[in-house]
Amino acid sequence: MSDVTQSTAKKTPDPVSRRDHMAQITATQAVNLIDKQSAPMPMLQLLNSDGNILNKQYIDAWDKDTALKLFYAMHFTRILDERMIGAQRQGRISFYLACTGEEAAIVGATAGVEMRDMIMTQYREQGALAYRGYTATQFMNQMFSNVLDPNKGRQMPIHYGDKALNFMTVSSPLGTQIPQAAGYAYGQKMSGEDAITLCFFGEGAASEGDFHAGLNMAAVLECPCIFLCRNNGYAISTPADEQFKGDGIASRGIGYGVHTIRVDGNDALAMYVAAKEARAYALKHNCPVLIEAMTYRLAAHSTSDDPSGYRSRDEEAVWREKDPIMRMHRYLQQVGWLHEKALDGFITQTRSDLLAALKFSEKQATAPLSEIVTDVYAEVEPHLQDQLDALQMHVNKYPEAYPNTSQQTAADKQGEGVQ
Ligand SMILES: Cc1ncc(C[n+]2csc(CCOP(=O)(O)OP(=O)(O)O)c2C)c(N)n1
Ligand SMILES: [Mg+2]
Repeated sequence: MSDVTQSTAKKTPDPVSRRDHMAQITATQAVNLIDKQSAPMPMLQLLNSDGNILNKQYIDAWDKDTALKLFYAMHFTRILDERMIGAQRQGRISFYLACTGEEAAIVGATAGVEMRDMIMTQYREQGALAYRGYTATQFMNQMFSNVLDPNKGRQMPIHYGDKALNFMTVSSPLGTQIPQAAGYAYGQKMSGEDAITLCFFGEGAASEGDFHAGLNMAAVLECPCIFLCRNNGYAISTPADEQFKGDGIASRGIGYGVHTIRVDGNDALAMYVAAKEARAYALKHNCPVLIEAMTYRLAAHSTSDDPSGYRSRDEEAVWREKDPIMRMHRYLQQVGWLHEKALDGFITQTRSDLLAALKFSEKQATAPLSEIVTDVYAEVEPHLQDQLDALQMHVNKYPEAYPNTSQQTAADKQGEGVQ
């Protein structure tokens, strides 16, 4: 019997003590309606806007290499966003989702966990992959849905996944990854792995039933999992204050018996420290931790969205001043770790690498049509084979409508005047 099973067995409660928690509840004779003001949730902040450390205890929280790796991954992600929004506007890819403004929340937390930890994401967390070493070409192959894309082009752009980097493939339906993360972390515990699951989602996704099921399951089954909510203020055009009335998402963790911390999501150091400590706690105590990262989606929701219809430029300007990359930049200057020339070189090199990767990936052929029905069942089911045969006949009849590369598709669209 493994240690884990033993500890689970030991904990089987005596039926008489099942309601022991009742002893903790005090009786009152006053009608007291408790609201969110009774237990305000503070926010961990370790860097001020000038990049100064606010708590000297954390001066040595990370070393220079980690801080610079994190900073460069934030820059890589920002440049990737700019490049891909441009590519979508040029008709080269169909869709993109930027994480601009949320780099510290995503990359900071990723740096705070270990490579052996599983990461499950929503769709805006390309910074986690960038930190783990996903290359420009890997990003492009996924977004151009070509034969080199591990998804074989069967997903929309931004549905990344990479087994070698312990990064679970993105699912389109909101909240999918939350109960999956609880289950994955349960498996990690049962097999005695020294690893946790880090699960990202947005504050809008926290309105899905899967959020509640996932947190409750993880709490009850004692799963070593970090649930990381990026509270970026919006779910497409719905502002957070029209999404819920409670004190953000953090207050819900406590309701499920999950240790919870709210963090300034634009502060990379605070995110790093919170994730690192949450990881240690989750592993030591076999339990989930909820982190609510308070941040702002500076970008449009996606390339299909125009935020000018639902928020003001003034509001955006306030948050642009709180840019997490700027704050980290100032911190690195303060501690003397930043070499501006090296940074300029990195930015130039990244732009050129991304452009070269884009030009390479858009010329690659699409995956063979026959593979559209493989990889799900051991053998292709007859109804799927019938559908594939019909599709193949259709494509054979109208080959000009089905070019073999993304580049050709984009060129055809431009020829038709469709952007
Ligand atoms: C089950 C489900 N319902 C609706 C959608 C459409 N949808 C895609 S993203 C999104 C908003 C999500 O907002 P949030 O979770 O805050 O994440 P953010 O985009 O802000 O990062 C919605 C409603 C979906 N993908 N899945
Ligand atoms: Mg959101």
